[in-house]
Amino acid sequence: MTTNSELQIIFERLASGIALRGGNQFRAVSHQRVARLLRDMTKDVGSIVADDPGTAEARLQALPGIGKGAARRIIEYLDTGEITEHTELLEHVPETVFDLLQIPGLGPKAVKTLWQDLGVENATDLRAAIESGKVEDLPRMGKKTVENILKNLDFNTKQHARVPIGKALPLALQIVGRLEAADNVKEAHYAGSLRRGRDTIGDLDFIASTSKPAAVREMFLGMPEVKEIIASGETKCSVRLKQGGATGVDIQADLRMVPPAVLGAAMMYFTGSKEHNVRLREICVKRKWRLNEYGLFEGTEERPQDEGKKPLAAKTERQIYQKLDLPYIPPELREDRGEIQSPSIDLVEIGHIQAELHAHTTASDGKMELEEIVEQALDRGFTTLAITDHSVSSVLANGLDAARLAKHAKAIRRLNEQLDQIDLLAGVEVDILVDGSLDFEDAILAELDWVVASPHVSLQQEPQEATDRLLRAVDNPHVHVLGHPTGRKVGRRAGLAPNLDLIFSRASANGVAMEVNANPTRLDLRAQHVRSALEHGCLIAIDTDAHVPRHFDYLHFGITTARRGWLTKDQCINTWDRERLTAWRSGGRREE
Ligand code: DGT
Ligand code: CA
Ligand code: CA
Ligand code: ZN
Repeated sequence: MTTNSELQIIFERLASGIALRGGNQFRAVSHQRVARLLRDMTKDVGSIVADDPGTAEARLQALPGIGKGAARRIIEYLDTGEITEHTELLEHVPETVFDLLQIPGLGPKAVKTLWQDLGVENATDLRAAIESGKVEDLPRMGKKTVENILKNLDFNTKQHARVPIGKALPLALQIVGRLEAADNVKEAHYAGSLRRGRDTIGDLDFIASTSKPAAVREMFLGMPEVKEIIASGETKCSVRLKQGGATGVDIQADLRMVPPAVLGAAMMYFTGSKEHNVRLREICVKRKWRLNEYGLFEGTEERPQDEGKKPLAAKTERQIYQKLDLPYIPPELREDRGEIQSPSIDLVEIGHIQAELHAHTTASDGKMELEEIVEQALDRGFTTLAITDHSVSSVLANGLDAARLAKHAKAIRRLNEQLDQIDLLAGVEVDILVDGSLDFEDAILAELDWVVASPHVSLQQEPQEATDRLLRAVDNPHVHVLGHPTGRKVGRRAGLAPNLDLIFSRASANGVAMEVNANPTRLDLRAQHVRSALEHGCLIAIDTDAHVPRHFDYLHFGITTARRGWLTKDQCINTWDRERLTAWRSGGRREE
């Protein structure tokens, strides 16, 4: 966890603490503002201070939303690793009570009542209180609310042990960096579900090639991220990592140290999946070979230890696949979903992308001015950029009404005329209302170059209602893309559960592309959905939904998810050049 996100959590807690214990409501709002600023900041707050500690307080205060108090607290945290006020707060409010606030449907008022009147301190208590019927009887609760809370609680408990990829990857890269920098390490990589690109990660798996495992082990066990040592052996060890100072689930990390000559075999074994490895071993058995973390060997009988024996292949994964007469299978595909039987496919890659088709500016809730967002797209060599700010119903996101939209579109088109290298599309992210109607009239949508239609509210609809809702949106002739179709949040919110087969086949017939929203908190469509969308003949848009510059860097999360869904270059509209995109969007999308 970065310093910014650690501090973000602390300021959120200070704000919630006021709601939970009483106190000045204005201060709560100002803590929230600081938390939001920290969330959106592209620069590490630690580096702002480190640049020149003498003037740090003044420079922090120059940031919008940071007053004297907040600046002092931030500096205190950077100096001491804690904020006194927060430490005191935790003496009065158990950490797990703050976690309850993360459950959709539970606001600070409700949590306060549950905690103070019913003694509910954590998810287990909450479940028991609900089952006893006590929660239903509280003011402002009622049967329906309690049912929703229970649903969300089930979802969170099932997911809670797994860490979202958006949190796991930065941490893993930091540790790979430490391993790579260590004296005795030749190569270091992460493996496991993270390398396969799953949207949540059970634990982190690292592999380091080295001829001096003892020295590497000492380095690993001594890393500042380590909270607790779970196991320490000659060639492997396990630790629990702290997820930063403030909170979050702890992540376990396993490290295997292997000789350089067998790195490929170890990578293959520990990348998994287990099911993929089982298939590979079946192929081996037919040839009277065996495959394990030390390599591919002749003979099927189990040996206690293949370490040090001469393998048929072991150094690289490619060599092993080749020896088995298989093409190189990218990690994202290694799930035993037919990847071994099928010929190699031309999976989409990040280098193929030349269009961002869903992005926000300061016209709604984005932080980039038009010129700034264009610069971001040009920096990445993109040839098309669709500006899609929110529509009027998204009040919290400062959604545009018809008049503001028209003015914005005009500004976009004016700027577009001055730009040669890129097509700027005047678009909108139009809300799909609860009944599937769109937030703007057809006549307004018809004026635009690009329409992304997305659900933002009523995400707990019954499946049948959700299906009807999304079908209606997909039937609108002006819609180009169905944005984050289910509205799920990774590990947080299940989102809509419509009949996706119906939606995909209609989208395919209507020429509406389905989005993979690349924001790691969304990753919506999910990988398996992509696969089935493709089976129905859909096109896919991989969009970052950028609100700030760094969101453009989320693209790789979307690519990984799409690759796990077997997306090829040609089926991804973001890989198309401007001529092809123009031809598609301005006609010829639908089957005759
Ligand atoms: P996770 O951590 O739950 O997100 O999922 P993975 O896939 O990272 O699973 P993990 O950490 O238990 O193990 C990492 C890889 O090691 C796994 O994908 C395949 C390999 N592996 C682990 N246990 C076994 C096993 O019993 N048999 C085989 N063939 N491979 C295993
Ligand atoms: Ca793992
Ligand atoms: Ca593991
Ligand atoms: Zn958006």
